[in-house]
Amino acid sequence: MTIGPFMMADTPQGPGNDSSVLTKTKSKTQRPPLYKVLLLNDDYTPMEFVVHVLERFFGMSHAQSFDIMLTVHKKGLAVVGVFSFEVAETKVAQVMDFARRHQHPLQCTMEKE
Ligand code: TYC
Repeated sequence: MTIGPFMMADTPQGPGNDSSVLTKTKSKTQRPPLYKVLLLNDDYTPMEFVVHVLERFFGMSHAQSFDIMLTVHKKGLAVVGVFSFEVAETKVAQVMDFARRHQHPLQCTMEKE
């Protein structure tokens, strides 16, 4: 860039300040982290209650809920869904509150995927 008759000379035209040079900024799209919601087994929560929790808060069919409940019962825990941080946090709070209100020791937690 030369300094023509209509340009003031008070902006230094050094490297990085030349309007004739085009630069591209690579903006890598960042996906938000996902969180697994886990249901934990215990010896006291009734099986039907767990099935109801999975239907009510995770939108599963009765058959799917029964399968997942049995997996938790046999293996100790299962992932019941994968969500954004805020949604996972809400699901965990809803399950924990519902279990507490019914005086069952059912535990639900979340962990980063
Ligand atoms: N183990 C419980 C029982 O035998 C049933 C159960 C299943 C409890 C899944 C919690 O997350 C759970 N009544």
